[in-house]
Amino acid sequence: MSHSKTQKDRLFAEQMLPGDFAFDDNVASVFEDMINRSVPGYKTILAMIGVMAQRYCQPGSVVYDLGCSLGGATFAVAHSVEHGDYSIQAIDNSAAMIERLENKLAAAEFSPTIHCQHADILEFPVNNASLVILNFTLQFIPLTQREALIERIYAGMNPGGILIVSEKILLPDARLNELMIDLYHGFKETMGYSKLEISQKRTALENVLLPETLATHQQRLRGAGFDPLDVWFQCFNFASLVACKPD
Ligand code: GEK
Repeated sequence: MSHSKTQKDRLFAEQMLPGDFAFDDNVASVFEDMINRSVPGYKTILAMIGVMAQRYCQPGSVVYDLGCSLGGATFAVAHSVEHGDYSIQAIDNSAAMIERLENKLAAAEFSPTIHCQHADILEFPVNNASLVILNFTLQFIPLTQREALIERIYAGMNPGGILIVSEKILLPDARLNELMIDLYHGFKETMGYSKLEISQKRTALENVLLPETLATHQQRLRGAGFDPLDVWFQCFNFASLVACKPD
């Protein structure tokens, strides 16, 4: 099977027994199509990560793309930052994702050195970071381990650096939360997913993707020392925050 061709995501198109979602070879092979049709604003978020990288990627520093999948954010940074004096650590604990990303990197030439690592971000050291990206990754980390991860990232960042955290979120008002989920499903239908695909994917993600409110994210980031911080993007129940480590 070719690794370079983008395949259409039909993983939840057939009636199937419920099972938890996993970042296995089946998911990796359709991931680009899946994330583009499943995350409202995904392309915009990547483009804006590139814009933020231009401003915040310090010479001599390291950019961390934690839970990089096929390197969407890594490529956005590599295409945007003009000075070549930095490196990128692209880390994912899915072997299928990392294998595909390695193939993509082998086919491209970049000025920053991109280190592609098959590793758990809960154990991976962060040092000399000017930009850390958690683009839809924190939501898959067990709730009890999120605080320690954010604190460790903060400790490994340079003053003046930023952390970008994009997440599916919960809204505090139950009715508004239901409305946003409903609108989000409307978005998925416009992207070509059937009602069966939408409901089966929702069930598969239930125990795996654990969303929190923006207030919870903000409190945790503030508690770790980030200041200032705020939401820079939101569409329905998807949002992205930028958190600054003070100079
Ligand atoms: C993008 N950021 O395209 N350690 C390493 N990786 C992990 C861990 C962990 N503990 N837990 C989950 N992952 C990407 C999209 S996808 C988002 C990120 C989504 C990885 C997991 O293997 C998967 O590749 C990624 O986090 C989440 O900008 O599919 O909604």
